[in-house]
Amino acid sequence: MIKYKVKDIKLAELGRRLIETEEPEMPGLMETRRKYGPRKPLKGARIMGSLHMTVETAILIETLKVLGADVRWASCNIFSTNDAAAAAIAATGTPVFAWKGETVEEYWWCTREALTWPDGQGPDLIVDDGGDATLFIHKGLECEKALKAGKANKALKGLKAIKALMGLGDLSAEENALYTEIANALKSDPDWFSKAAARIKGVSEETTTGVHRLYQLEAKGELLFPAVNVNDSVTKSKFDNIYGCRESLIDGIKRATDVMLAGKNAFVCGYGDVGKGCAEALRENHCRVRVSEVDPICALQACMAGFDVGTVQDALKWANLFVTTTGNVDIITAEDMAKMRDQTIVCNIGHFDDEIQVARLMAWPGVRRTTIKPQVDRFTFKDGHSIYLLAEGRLVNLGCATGHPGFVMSSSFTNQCLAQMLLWEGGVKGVIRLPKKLDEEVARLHLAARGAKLTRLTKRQADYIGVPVAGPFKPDYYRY
Ligand code: NAD
Ligand code: RBV
Repeated sequence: MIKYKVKDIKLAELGRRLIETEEPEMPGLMETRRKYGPRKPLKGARIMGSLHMTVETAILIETLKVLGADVRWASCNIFSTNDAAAAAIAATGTPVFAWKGETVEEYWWCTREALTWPDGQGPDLIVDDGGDATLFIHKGLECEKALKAGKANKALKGLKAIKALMGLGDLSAEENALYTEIANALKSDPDWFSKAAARIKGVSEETTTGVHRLYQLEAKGELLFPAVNVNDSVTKSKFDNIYGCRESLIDGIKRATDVMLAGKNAFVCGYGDVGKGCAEALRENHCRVRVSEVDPICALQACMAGFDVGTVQDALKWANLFVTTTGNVDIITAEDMAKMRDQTIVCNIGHFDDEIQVARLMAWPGVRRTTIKPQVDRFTFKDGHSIYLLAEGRLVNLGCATGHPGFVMSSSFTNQCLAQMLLWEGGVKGVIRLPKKLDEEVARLHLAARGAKLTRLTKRQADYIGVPVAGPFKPDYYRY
């Protein structure tokens, strides 16, 4: 069993300098270490993380270790690892399996390595981003049960048996890689997934798309362990998704293309939290901005913020830049790209790579791909027009830049630490959010760093508006 796999362990010193530079920008995590560290509330907990292996995540990992946890990590995206940060963590003896530019086969291998402790067993807790580690356990258990149901054609083994028994038809490269690793886990131990599922005390989920998957599993009665929805802490989705993307979208586009944004026509698909941050950032960079929405409330919000609302199809001959932010599929089709203006930049900041039809674009008749540099490709169509696709349609802020800045990730990751402590304590059932009191606490930890001074309610004021003097200050239905 190998201890870690990163691009180059010699990058560890650089990674350590980057970590040390970022720590003061993550006051929530540093305070979490001071406040809870001495008690070691995560002592004995084996925590597996499937979350972008960035500098900010390195500081989360080291916080979990200060809290007493035994940690193993993989990235949740093939392009998002900061190789220096990964090396710095591996050099401390924490197993990391992540590098920038993994293949999908390597990605699922890394996920399985991070899920497997030296004794062959799985984790107690998972920190997930997008739900891939959770998916691995759930799909794996289905496969284990199917194999045990004994209907297997004895001649079939491994992946072939799984495909036959699960009735899996043509698999995508990604699905094939996932089921290959499931087959490998079952080869090492035919009971691997039932043992792992029984051991896991819970998962804390970072992002909108992963949270959707959890609620779908819960609705079907298939969720195998409790979960904390970190994304819908106010101090996560109303900060990271909006203000994080407001900074890291532009960073990704600029590092990829060096293009002047001022005066360009930019189209943002989706005006949820991420879309709001992206649209605002593009406007601040002096683009003309239009957005699309399916939800009339979000569409009206966009109108009130001064954005035009229209459809992708009506904007094909208008936009110089498209950004997808919906967490949905088939938002920009290959047909759309075939009709775009010459030199249009197309990118996605949603969690997965299916918002833009990349596979269909690659297979489009007569299309020619030129790689300008890693994660930047030009596609030239038969009629001579070209488009630029960033990070192969995967999240551009982590594929072409380094993700959100530390300050906003501190908020997200302080929620992650609190969620992990809650799950390890036990008693969580189904999918829950953190109590508002903790949400307010996360915000409070970040105020001093920005020079903010809170006003204290008087008893008379608190009674008048019906809240405790020390909070929580809002009912659960308040929307911020
Ligand atoms: P959200 O639900 O707040 O917003 C998505 C919006 O897209 C919704 O308003 C929805 O109505 C709209 N939408 C759905 N289908 C559409 C369609 N066909 N056309 C136009 N609009 C459509 O979710 P969010 O929190 O904004 O997250 C969006 C995605 O970004 C998710 O995949 C999430 O996991 C991811 N995310 C990425 C980052 C990052 O750093 N890259 C950060 C946070 C979230
Ligand atoms: N995200 N992480 C970073 N710098 O580590 N940047 C963004 C980082 C997370 C963010 O919380 C979002 O919900 C998720 O990436 C999408 O995969």
